[in-house]
Amino acid sequence: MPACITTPIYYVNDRPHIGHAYTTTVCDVWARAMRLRGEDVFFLTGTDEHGVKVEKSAAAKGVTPQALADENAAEFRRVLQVFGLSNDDFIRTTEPRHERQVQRFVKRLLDSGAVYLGTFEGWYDEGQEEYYTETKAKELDYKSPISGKPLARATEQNYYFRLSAFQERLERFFAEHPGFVQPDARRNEVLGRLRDGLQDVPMTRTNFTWGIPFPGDEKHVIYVWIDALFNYVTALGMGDPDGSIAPGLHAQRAKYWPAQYHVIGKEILWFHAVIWPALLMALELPLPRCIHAHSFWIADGQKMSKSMGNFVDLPTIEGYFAKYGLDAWRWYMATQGPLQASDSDFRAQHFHDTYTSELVNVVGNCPSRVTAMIGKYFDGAMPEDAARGGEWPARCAQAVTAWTRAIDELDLVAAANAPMALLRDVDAFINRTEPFKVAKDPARAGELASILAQCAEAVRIAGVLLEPFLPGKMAELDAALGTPGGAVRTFSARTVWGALPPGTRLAKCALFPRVEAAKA
Ligand code: ME8
Repeated sequence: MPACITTPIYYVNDRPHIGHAYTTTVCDVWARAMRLRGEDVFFLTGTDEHGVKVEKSAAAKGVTPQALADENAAEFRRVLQVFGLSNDDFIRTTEPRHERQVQRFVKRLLDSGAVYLGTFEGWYDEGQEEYYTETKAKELDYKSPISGKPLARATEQNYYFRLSAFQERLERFFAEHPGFVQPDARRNEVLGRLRDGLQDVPMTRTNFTWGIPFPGDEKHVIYVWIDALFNYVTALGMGDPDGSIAPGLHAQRAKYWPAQYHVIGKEILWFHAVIWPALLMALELPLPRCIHAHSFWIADGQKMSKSMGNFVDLPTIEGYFAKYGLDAWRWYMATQGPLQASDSDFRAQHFHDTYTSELVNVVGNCPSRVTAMIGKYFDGAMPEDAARGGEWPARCAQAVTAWTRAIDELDLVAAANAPMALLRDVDAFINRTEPFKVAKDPARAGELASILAQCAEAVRIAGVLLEPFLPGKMAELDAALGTPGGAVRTFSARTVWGALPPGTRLAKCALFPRVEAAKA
């Protein structure tokens, strides 16, 4: 079945940093894992380019908002390339294909009665461009939960989305789809806030102009959040079934909707878990299957901020690439990151220790031991295993099943652990069977062949499962294990026991060099 995964679209008034790199890497690992399984995946990311924040940043720099957007969108694109991320499209909200579809969607909402012109008064968080109810504002002590700045009392005549009309349908939807918001802690927050009751939300602005004009009343621009949420469907041509805006888009991509995962940070959950589903309900479009709201990277125990100088920005990340390699960075993001309900602390020492204990000592060392012994005792040729794998075929099948289930649930830690545990078992098997001692007794040559063939085969299968995390290094391992290149290799063919024929030439491999300890 076709599957789609999305990142948030990132604001162009900021430079790319660890947060953006993180969410995009999580999606990339999932997309690669699904493609490895032979699934048809669409991986979407992009930039959010309208709104007062971009307008103000541009004014402060003395450039037009479009010029600022062009410059920073190009930077986000460049970063995707540097990181080797495998997105299928990069959508920008200033592109005509997006703007025109958004106008169509909004017109449909207006025609259906889900949107009306009204006057609104509320507490406004300028940084977040979000309104709060009196109850919520009071709870927040009338301060922005993000920036800490005071909320402003604001009145506006605007077009409103009748969110309140969707209260019951949303409650029913949540009850019927317990996995819709992940992790559970986040789902509970949404349910709690939903119980407070929904209010209609303004969906236009008149106090600035950098946005998509509201169809039929152009002194209003469409609120940046409404504009932005629609990226998930405009990229797939869902607002353009006849292909008159972007020929071919809908025909090729409509099959990817609804998205399997919208992966986001927890600060933007309300928009994704409540407003977005209500908009889709109003448009009679299917709802995404899961909103996964991860937590935050913090640094050295504190919230990252530019003013405190602990922000893990792009130059810092590139420093890690230079020292440890790109795959090591991906590994740390995917296995130590805040995918679940708690924040993750980014520490140079922890990065280093994870690299050494997992990548050097296990993922690097285990294949290196196995290929070195096959080099030494069998002249680099895959030995013949008369015992046909012994316990190993079942052990490997179990790892493949655990990995597959974990990928289905976007549980990257469990997915990484399945092949890691396999490699650790191979190490333990080597320590127990002591092939280096067996090798000294010519009468035990058959036993030696079985041990090493079994190790090589298990290492190969673990390598396949590690590929989405460590694509560069696992391609090296694949090559070292002499796996036939060029052939069409399905996931089941690659993970089945015995795919490495006896006699295959295996090369020694050193995947992760030891690196000097990080400086404090
Ligand atoms: O909110 N740790 O864009 P944005 C982990 N344009 N992830 C982090 C992070 C951190 N410390 N900081 C940021 C927007 N992120 C809107 C989204 S979607 C229709 C519109 C990640 O540039 C995380 O995914 O502020 C978060 O949700 C996103 O960056 C916010 O990016």
